[in-house]
Amino acid sequence: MKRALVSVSDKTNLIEFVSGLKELGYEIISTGGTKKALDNAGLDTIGISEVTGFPEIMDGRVKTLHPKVHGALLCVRDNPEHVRQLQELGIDYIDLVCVNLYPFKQTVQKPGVTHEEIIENIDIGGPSMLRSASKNYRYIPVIVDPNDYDAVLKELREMGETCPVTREFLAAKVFRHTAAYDAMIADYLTNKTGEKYPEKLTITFDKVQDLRYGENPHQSAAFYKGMKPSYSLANAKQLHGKELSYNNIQDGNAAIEILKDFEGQCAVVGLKHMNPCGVGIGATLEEAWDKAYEADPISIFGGIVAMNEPVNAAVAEKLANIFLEIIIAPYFEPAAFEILSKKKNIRLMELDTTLEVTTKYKYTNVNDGLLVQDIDDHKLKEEDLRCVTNRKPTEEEMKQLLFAWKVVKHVKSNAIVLVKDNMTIGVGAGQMNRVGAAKIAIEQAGEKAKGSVMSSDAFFPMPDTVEEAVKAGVTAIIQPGGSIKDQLSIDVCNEHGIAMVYTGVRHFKH
Ligand code: 93A
Repeated sequence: MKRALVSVSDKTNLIEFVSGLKELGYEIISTGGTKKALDNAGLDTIGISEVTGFPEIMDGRVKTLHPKVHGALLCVRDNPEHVRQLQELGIDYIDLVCVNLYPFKQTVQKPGVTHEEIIENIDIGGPSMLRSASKNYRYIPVIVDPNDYDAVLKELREMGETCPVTREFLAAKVFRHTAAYDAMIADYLTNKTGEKYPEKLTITFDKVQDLRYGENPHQSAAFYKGMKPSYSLANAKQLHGKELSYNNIQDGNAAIEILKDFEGQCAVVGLKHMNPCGVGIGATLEEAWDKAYEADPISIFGGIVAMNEPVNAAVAEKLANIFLEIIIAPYFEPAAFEILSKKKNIRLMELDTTLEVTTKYKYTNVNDGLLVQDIDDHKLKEEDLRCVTNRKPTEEEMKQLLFAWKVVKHVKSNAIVLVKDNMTIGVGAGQMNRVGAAKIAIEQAGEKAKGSVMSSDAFFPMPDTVEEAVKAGVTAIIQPGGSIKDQLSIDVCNEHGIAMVYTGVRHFKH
């Protein structure tokens, strides 16, 4: 008689699966809680202690860790010496393993959970069985995912056994599963010890979905998300519209990153190709939207809009007038949702902006490698600024400078941003020289540049950017400072009555 070992924490579809196995003539061996669940459903099973001849001890910490289990799971069945040893020791085969693990991840995420409870939810016996049986997948199908129950039953019913390729697929899944499980434990403890860049990186991501394609249609792609729910696109809820694309996800993420710097201000971010095309702040969301839109009414076409206040009908009417890929907001009032959801394709994403920002590191891959750094969450305070010119910024200029600084931080380097009246009026992004970025920003601002302020993500290596600013009518500048030629830029400012402040911090974004 064939024997299946069943020991599961997640009891989803357990009864159906075990019923199926029993119909096929399997004898079921199970552990305490699993046995109870099966007994309650009228499915009789053999307790693990009957197999091991040992009680489950230490609150279940040692249930299945026994040679009668692992011998059965690891025996190479066409090795006569293995088989002889099994017989001599009175160990019977186990022909199928169905195990899923203590809910470590769910335990870590539980509010108010204690360290002891987390440690108790490190499964030892479960991964051991999964790994033993998967090493022996030539003979034993191992099911860790309840989603695979049906497929396994189907093969057993149709062919009396599982196909070798199925067993290989299941074993690969098991090792991914146990590797990720251990990585979660490692991650938890590493966080606890505070070790920052350990000698092995053990981060895990769960698949959210396959994507239709990657950055371009000939590239395939998928989206994965991290373990902790946080203030991020990965945790936003899609209420309406087509499935997110690869580029949508990148852009949505970039828009949200900008929004995070506008806590306490009502802000709207318009974004295209990872760069902000218009950012506005206002007393109301409508005012902030008007500014974000007027900042660059051309680029916003087909763009992404993220905002940090609930969308009402008035704002929705305006948003519905243009073609947008995604709208991200903390809430869509019912009337606003009705207006916007009339557009079939627009993606509406609800994002809880009160969730904690748990992201600590930024990962960037290079071929065959990964760069890891702290995320750039530096927040500038007015006290940190040092005025280096004869004229100090006025109060209004100071407000605009701080706004411009928040935006330039998120623009691809070399970056120059012009700001006036609480809105960006020119964004120069991703240029190979700084004055080039300035020229783009100034050209975009046109007449509006007169009386605006300028921010630069890194210092001015030459006075040429300031000279361009003078020509355009810029009145105040914010930049990190620190070039050996700083004095030349300061001289130009002083000559033309421009106020310039240094942040002492730069925001390269490559
Ligand atoms: O405590 S354990 O690390 N020691 C074991 O020997 C053991 N055997 C099975 N965890 C062990 N398990 C796990 O218990 C399984 O992986 C499964 O998640 C759970 C099922 O326990 P129960 O049947 O009592 O609900």
